[in-house]
Amino acid sequence: MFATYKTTPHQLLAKLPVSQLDVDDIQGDILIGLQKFFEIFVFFQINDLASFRDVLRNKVVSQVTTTKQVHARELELAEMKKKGDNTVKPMLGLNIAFTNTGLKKLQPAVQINDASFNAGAVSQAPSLGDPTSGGKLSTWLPEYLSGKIDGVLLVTGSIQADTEKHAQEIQDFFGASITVIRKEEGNVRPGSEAGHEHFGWKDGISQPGISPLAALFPGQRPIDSGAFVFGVGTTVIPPQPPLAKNGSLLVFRRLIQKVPEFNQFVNTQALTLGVDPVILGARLVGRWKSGAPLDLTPIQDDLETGGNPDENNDFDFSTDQGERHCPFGAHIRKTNPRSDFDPGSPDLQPKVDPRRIMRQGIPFGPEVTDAEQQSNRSTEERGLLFACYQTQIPNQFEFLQIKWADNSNFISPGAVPKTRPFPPNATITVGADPIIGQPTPPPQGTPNPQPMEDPFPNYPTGSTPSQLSTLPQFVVPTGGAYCFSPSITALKSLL
Ligand code: N7H
Repeated sequence: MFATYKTTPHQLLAKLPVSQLDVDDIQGDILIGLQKFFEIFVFFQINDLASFRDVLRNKVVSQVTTTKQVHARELELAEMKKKGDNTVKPMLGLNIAFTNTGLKKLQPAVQINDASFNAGAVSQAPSLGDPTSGGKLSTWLPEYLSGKIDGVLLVTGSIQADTEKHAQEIQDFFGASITVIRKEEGNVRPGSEAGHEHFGWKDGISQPGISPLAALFPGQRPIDSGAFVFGVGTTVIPPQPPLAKNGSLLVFRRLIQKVPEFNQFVNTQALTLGVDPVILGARLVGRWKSGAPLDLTPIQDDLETGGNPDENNDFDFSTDQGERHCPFGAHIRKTNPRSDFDPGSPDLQPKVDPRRIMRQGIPFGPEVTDAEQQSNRSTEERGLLFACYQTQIPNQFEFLQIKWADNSNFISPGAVPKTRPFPPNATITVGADPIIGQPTPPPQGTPNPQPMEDPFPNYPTGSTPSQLSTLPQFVVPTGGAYCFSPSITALKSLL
């Protein structure tokens, strides 16, 4: 049980823009996010199509949580917060999504126009850099490789027992019409770590501004809702079948985080570089653990800035083209380079904005034990149940992972090469994203050509070029699924 609710990183408008977005029809996790302290992902196979349809129609569709409902709950929580009311309400939520194989069972004639969704997560994973051996994904769990996943139920809530009961109820409704292939249970971390992922950083800060559902926090760029929901807004995407309208594509990735190993790496590398491990950690992520961005506060953490949504996203790297504040390779600069493509230009429309994703993940697994911390070795599995929504997987999630995170020649082929002021005009090879990058390993016996640049801060006028030449992977993908999250109308017509 937790004392306070995690709030959405959106400044929601009280009045819903019903003329522009059919908030009754769009599932609630896509734009705003289901309220969640606990989240159970139930991956299932459809065994008996007729009874599956029957249950969906008669018992489940009416329970699917819509954008309108999560919006109302957010307003209610904001009101409670204002009054200092910490009552924990169950806030049960349910969303449902289908893989391409599931969709084909339900509607053989319908094809979503997205090559990656159609190929499926297993086929796409090697191109993301997921480790393989003998042509097979070597770190994925067998259930995710089984080819049996037709869909997923996302069940959320504030109280663990209620959330588990709700998931079981829905599962019982379906009975023998489905087989559960795999269940994942995520939870917000306890106590003061609530809202922080397992390496310790505050998460859920920077989301695209959802025009027209929310007002913008300073620094938040408005992104057309058509980047996340089919058939709305102005985003130009490949033509989709009518059934896709008000739906979205969900990328799910089960990512293990090797926390004690990461901490040990940061400590030993900091010693070698002669820098405080806290600063080195911040340089890898681009934010301090509090959430304060290095671009605004490059030499020390600032808890006030980190916790204040009016301040913690109000930057664009435009005054930091020599990466003195924040390395180009830092996780948040890799995955949202803001003005790095066009320094000084307010119009990032063609280069960065269309790549944005709506992240709705949750941590999983226990806290690090003393024994694990002392031995610098993980013996339990923990990490992030990463989930994000978009309307074009190849141009959004996969682009971020492959073209930016994995690519040490970031920023991207054809972009203006970045230079450091020391030695004068030195070209920067940025390196892979130290958190999620999966660069192609160098041929055996050759030095790693993809070091991370400037983990050592040179603020404000230092001139110590530095590199992290070995960068083991502390985030390991162990499964995933690409799913279509249909509208309520489509859910009814899929029947
Ligand atoms: Fe990342 N981390 O703890 O280091 N991420 N992420 N991420 N991430 C962000 O701004 C983390 C992953 C993005 O707009 C923060 O909300 C970890 C994947 C994007 O400034 C932190 C894992 C992908 C942003 C982390 C992980 C992304 C972002 C800062 C895996 C997509 C927004 C908090 C275990 C391919 C960037 C915040 C912006 C922020 C971490 C995964 C993308 C702390 C540990 C797979 C777009």
